[in-house]
Amino acid sequence: MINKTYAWKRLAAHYRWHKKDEMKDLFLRDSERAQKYKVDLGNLYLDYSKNRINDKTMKYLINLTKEVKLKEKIDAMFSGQKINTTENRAVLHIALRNRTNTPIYVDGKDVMPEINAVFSKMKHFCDDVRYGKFKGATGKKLTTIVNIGIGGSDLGPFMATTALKEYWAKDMKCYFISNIDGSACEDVLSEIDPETTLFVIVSKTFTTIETLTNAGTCRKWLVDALGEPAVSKHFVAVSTNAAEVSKFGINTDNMFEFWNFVGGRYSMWSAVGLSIALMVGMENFERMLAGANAMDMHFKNTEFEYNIPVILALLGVWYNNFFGFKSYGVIPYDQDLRFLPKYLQQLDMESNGKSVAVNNKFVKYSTGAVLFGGAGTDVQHSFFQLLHQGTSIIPLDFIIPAISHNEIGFHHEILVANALAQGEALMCGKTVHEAAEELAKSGKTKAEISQLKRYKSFAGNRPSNTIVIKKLDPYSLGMLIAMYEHKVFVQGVIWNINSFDQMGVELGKQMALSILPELQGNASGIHDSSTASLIKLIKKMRK
Ligand code: G6Q
Repeated sequence: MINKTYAWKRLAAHYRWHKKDEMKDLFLRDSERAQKYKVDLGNLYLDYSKNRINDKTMKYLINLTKEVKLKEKIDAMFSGQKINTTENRAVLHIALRNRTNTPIYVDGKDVMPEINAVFSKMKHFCDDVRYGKFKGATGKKLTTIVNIGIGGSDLGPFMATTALKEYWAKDMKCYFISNIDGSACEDVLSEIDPETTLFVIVSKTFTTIETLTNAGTCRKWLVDALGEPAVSKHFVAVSTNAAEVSKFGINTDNMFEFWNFVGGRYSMWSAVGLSIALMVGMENFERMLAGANAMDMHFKNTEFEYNIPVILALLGVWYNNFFGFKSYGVIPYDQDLRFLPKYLQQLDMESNGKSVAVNNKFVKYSTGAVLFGGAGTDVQHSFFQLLHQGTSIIPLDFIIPAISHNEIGFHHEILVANALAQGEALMCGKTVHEAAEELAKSGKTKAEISQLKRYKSFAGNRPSNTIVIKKLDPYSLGMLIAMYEHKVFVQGVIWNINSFDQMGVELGKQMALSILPELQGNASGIHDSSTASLIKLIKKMRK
């Protein structure tokens, strides 16, 4: 277990010595600090100097990577070894962005030719829809894309299409239906025209209850409007299950395949990203793949000391396992990245929210942290109060594009000023004495100062990373997402857990299946008394 290693114990001792070090003092003592703790990849820049670290911290954290053989584990992932041990699968989202086509073998077979074949099929299809060659049943151009999927088959395409809104074809719009709540279907169907709508059903298994129920409702809506033969002109599928796809009435020529070596939450780079490609064009989709590939190469080939995903992962471990900070926030200062935290919640929490190690033993240290966030400056007016003055310390990632797609007046300068100010304020804080001085300058009486000075003080010493991208374009989006994927991977390696399964989502699904017939009819099941009386109450209310 990692917590028994020398590197871990060294870190624990180091933590005891340095836990009270003030970052603002560290800056005063070292004028080079900002230059020392940064990595510049041109399109993406990481400043990690506002963290509670010194040179030794980084050295000891890097020692941890040797202890867990991180280099070998990275090579194992990139070479197609079956590192998803509980499902006996390779983990090859990196193959989807392997722009040099170097062969990658799974069970002795190079996976690149099939990947390229699907991309080429996607390209033709996207061009045909975008240029009006693939038309709807009544001969109209398809200009509305509705993505039906959930979890990994929704969050990536949803986040990325929103992030790349500036690259959408001008005559097209898109919607996403994921939740089983009928309102999710209704909200979309009430706004769209069947004659110009293309439904993209995304489901690896094509058995997911939410997706299949939503797809069935949309299918009925379309058939009611345009008749049964219209289905093949208005529905396409992304799946691994050809039999179920064709049962649904979708021509398997219009099915886009992906593979078991691509996990759901790592799948937006595959045909699961079809809605992204339809909206922004395959060229832009490929630019996104190229950005991710640039991050893959950086991750695979760079010394850990200068390796962005590794540094971010180690800082996360430092806070989670030594300081005991059990959550972290991601705050993009970009309106179009507002769904990034939602996407990252699945990526991080479904990957690393585990308690059993790869050696089949329960872990004795904490693993995945709670991730939350939202777009700045909006969230400054909601949860930032707690970040500044609450009793929990929550490390943050600020994400800032230097250039906006909408440079209107001073909007962007104000936005960026706020992002930078938050990082500085969280770190520097304001002592009670400083608060008192400020109150005195503003003309408050002695009594007022003594009454207010503590409320107006800020503890400070609260850490953050700042990630600057030049502009939110497909390439930098690809880099950013791949950066977080690899960060999550590194933490999984350190915690010795399998980041690529998600067995924790199963129990609730199983129980829902047994409660469903009880809600629908007279079936009765065995439950705790709370659940039993809630079933009874809701049935009564629905009568
Ligand atoms: C992600 C998970 C999960 C999955 C959904 C949808 O890693 O595997 O979120 O993507 O449960 O599954 P289907 O694509 O099979 O419908």
